[in-house]
Amino acid sequence: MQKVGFIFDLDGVIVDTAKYHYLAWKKLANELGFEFTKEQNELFKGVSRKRCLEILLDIGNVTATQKEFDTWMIDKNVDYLAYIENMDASEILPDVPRVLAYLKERNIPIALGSASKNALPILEKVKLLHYFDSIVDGNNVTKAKPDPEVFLIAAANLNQNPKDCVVFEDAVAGIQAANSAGMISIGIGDAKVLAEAKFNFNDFTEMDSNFIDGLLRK
Ligand code: B16
Ligand code: MG
Repeated sequence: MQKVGFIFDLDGVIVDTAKYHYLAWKKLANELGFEFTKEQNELFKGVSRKRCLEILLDIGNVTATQKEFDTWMIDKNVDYLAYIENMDASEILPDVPRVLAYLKERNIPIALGSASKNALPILEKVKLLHYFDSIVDGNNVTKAKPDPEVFLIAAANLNQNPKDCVVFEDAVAGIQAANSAGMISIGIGDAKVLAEAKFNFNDFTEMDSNFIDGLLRK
């Protein structure tokens, strides 16, 4: 039987780090003299750090010199790293370890496909790193989601054809990236927001082994 590669996004799929990204961006916005709401933070899901800062400055109507821009990128990340410093396995989203263990027991190749440059330390903190055969993150790509680059590199690292890969994503840009790569896209979160996904689940507790077996028989 042809093996199927499974690619997981990180933030919003494996762990709920969006709240820490939000706190760090909000701190920067407040220091620059404007508010940044949780609703506005939705725009930042799956989006690279650089693009997030561009959007944030647009929201605050702030213009920055290149030096200020670079400094604020660093400041935001220093604050984010402080927020995630004490993260542990209790912050893994529901039933993620069950699905990872189910795939691992069947020798299914597993990769991470994340926009984050902090993916590796987060997987180490929550003790899930050992499940992954390949980590592709913001340090390995030149083009951000919705470009399919991150998932195409992950498929190549797993020795899989893109059409034989499944992607779990919580961001619209991520679903679009998976679809452009010719992969099976599975939205984790609000089905209305992730309407372009081939399948949708609110979280992994809704995904039973019959569904996973169906993907494996593909
Ligand atoms: P960092 P994902 C993305 O991760 C986040 O959703 C997005 O909010 C964040 O700006 C981006 O990573 C970059 O993260 O600042 O840690 O490099 O959802 O693609 O796993
Ligand atoms: Mg995400």
